[in-house]
Amino acid sequence: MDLLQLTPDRVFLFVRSDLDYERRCSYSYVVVATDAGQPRLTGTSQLDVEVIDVDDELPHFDVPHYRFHITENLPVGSLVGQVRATDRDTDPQFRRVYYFIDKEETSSFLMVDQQTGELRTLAVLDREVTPALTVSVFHLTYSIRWLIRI
Ligand SMILES: [Ca+2]
Ligand SMILES: [Ca+2]
Repeated sequence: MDLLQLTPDRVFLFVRSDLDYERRCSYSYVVVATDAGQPRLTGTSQLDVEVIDVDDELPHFDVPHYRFHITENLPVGSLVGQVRATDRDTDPQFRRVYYFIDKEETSSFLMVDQQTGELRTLAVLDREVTPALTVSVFHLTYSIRWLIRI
């Protein structure tokens, strides 16, 4: 038993290594008590420990760098590409991901759908004026930057 430790007189349980809900969410043991008689008499009890999930996993983008190309003069709202990040947490609330773009760079040209990660144009792009855009997309705890050539 490498997770829990019992002291001789009382039953105190100590965690001896880090617990990770995503790796293992429950532990079960049989606790044995013996007396000092001859022969020794014993009693047993089942011990179950359930680990409670917390938001400890960071979202990770599927690739570290996206590169998209889009033709100039397309109508506003044209799809440029889609980014996707996943989060290993088990609780749906803890693994929900939202996407944001650094507004300083691209607010007049591009937008990202907070739910889907789809990137769409906010203006008609002109390659002679704007040959490339570098975009930073964030979710709540992580960011990624990519280059879009027009
Ligand atoms: Ca998370
Ligand atoms: Ca977790």
